[in-house]
Amino acid sequence: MKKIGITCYPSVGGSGIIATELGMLLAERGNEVHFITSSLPFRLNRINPRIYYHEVELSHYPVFQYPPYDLALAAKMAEVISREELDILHVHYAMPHAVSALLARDIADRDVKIVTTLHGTDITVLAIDDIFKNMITHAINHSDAVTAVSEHLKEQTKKQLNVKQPIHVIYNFVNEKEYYPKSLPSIKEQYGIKPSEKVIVHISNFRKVKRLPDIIHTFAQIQKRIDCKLLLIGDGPECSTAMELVDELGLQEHVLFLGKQKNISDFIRISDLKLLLSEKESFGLVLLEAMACGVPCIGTRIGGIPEVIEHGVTGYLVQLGAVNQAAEYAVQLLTDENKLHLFSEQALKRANVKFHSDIIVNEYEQLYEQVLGSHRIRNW
Ligand code: GMT
Repeated sequence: MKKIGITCYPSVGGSGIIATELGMLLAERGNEVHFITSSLPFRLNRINPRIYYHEVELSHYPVFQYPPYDLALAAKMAEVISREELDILHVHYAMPHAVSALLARDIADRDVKIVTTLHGTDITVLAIDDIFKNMITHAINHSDAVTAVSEHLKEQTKKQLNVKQPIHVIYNFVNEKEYYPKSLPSIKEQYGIKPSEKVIVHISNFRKVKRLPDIIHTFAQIQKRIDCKLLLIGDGPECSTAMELVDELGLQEHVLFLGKQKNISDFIRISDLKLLLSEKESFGLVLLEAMACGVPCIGTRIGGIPEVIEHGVTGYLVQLGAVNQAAEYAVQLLTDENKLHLFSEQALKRANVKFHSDIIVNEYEQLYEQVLGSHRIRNW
């Protein structure tokens, strides 16, 4: 049994989901898990006496124009490391979590091991900013172990930063008890979707990198050729632009803006195809969620997406912006029931074989063993 601290962004987002699901599975395996976050992680939905939650308290002293969250986090981490005698502090997303963890380790009165998991934009967006680059590099180089969620992210990190230590690729996973295939015709009915209509789904935080216009233009072409609906799940800065485009293309009756939803798996289950046409994506957890429900995906050939979608087997890969090609593949798949069924089975199999939570949690546990057996030489 190990005592493991976990820090992540507790709100909606793939890195928070992975961190929380990992914590719950580690606790089920007998470890003691301490979440150290700004609020209760939204996915922390299972009771376990070995799970603890420590909220980071912000000080609103008048001298602070901005309360220093990163320092408050470091102080809370140090307190938990010492009081709970943590063996490992596993931080998800380098900024600011890995940086705060280093400070906490210096303050704490025991030698906790820091494991940092890179998730994507901590490297591809924040670490290209000169203000943060050296700090993120420092946090990576002074962690006891570093993981990345795809080979692509690992390579990009090595190319971009002066990384002096190995980066282990540990893929993302889903909770198979929540994401599995199930027929839910009543949900289609509730949303006014005819049984014969095909359903295409896109789920994201509606930021520019997700290329919502490409999703809508692709759908517009598919919709000309087959009877179908598009479910847009999520919210974010590009939402109103997406709505305007839907109006402009006269697709109001065919596109359902569902906003943020809790039971994502149910919407995936009524879908026949998932679209993710992002310009940056280190992994694309939503693709794996779809595959685990037996839903094939079409994604862009960028970042870690080609490590998740097997082209021509579990879905298709297209170049960034290639909406005609994406629509062509979608029509091919949605008009051929045998092919759709085969791709669905193959997607499910890939999710369960390559990305099964048992395999991934084993990999994290093996890494913890490795760092606990090693002696860090402090070089600063
Ligand atoms: O920065 C983001 O897009 C959010 C971030 C997150 O916290 O969910 O997403 C990244 O991490 C996910 C979990 O590992 C990956 O599935 C996403 O692909 C990745 N996003 C990007 O690389 C844009």
